[in-house]
Amino acid sequence: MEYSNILCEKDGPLATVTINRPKVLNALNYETLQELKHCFETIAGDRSTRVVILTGAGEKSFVAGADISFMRELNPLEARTFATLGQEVMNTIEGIDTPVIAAVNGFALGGGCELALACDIRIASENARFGQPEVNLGVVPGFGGTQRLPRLVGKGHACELLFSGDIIDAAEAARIGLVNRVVPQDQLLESCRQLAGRICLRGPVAVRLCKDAVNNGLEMDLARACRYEADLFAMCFASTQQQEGMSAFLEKRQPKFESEKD
Ligand code: DAK
Repeated sequence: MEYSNILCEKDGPLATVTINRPKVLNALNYETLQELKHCFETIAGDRSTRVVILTGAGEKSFVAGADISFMRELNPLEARTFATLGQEVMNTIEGIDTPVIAAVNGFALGGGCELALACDIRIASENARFGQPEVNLGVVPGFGGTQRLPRLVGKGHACELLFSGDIIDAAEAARIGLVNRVVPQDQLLESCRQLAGRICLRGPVAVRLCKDAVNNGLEMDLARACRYEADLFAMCFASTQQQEGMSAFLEKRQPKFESEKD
């Protein structure tokens, strides 16, 4: 598939996906969502990609939400199709076993905030702004925001953002746990790359299973989730990487993980 609204660049084990509609602050229309879905499904089938960074083009915006000019004309059935596609994108990003880091470089509003919420880790630049302003437009969030936001920041902070439509700055987002940390804008991508680089040094199977354990375990009660973790722990012993990791420790050397064979 040829992409007109996103860029997907590969640099060794790191893929960088950039939403590339800066004139409309990277708003998500139907085509952009289709391209994102295709791109992340392709990454899911590519074991050589070990980490993904998702960001927005330009210095002003990550994603300023779903494309309002596109949405205004939708009938109820089209709105449902649009919301379903958006949710599929979020579920794909959350569901692929490759870690995804959101590099939030400006506005992350509405569907843009929801896109960041679907990622595993969020790093924000100092100029980033977050909010779910859908109530200003007379709609509820449609890409999972009412569900992922309270799971991440707790019900109280989520309800305040959802009911008020308030926009918060990066420092407040960090305070309530919406982002992992805030860095100067000119260091955002480099910070994300450094984190990605550290993840790439770890056992790839173990990293993938950690994402699986966190995301699936959160949907279970603690006892079941811990049993699930034990099953995933056992699965690591089917990989040569467990032997390599433990041998390297005992031999006082750095491990060399080969991803291709697992
Ligand atoms: N959609 C389309 N165009 C947008 C946009 C958006 N979300 N955000 C900005 N733009 C466009 C502006 O129209 C403007 O275009 P031109 O006028 O130059 O042609 C250009 O980007 C630059 O924006 P501004 O001139 O407004 O820039 P400012 O710096 O003055 O303001 C802003 C930046 C981010 C504060 C402002 O643009 C803004 O408030 N944008 C809208 C933010 C917003 O409300 N986002 C949430 C969108 S609602 C559902 C499915 C999905 C959803 C809900 C339900 N179902 C089907 C149930 C999701 C909803 C949303 O995400």
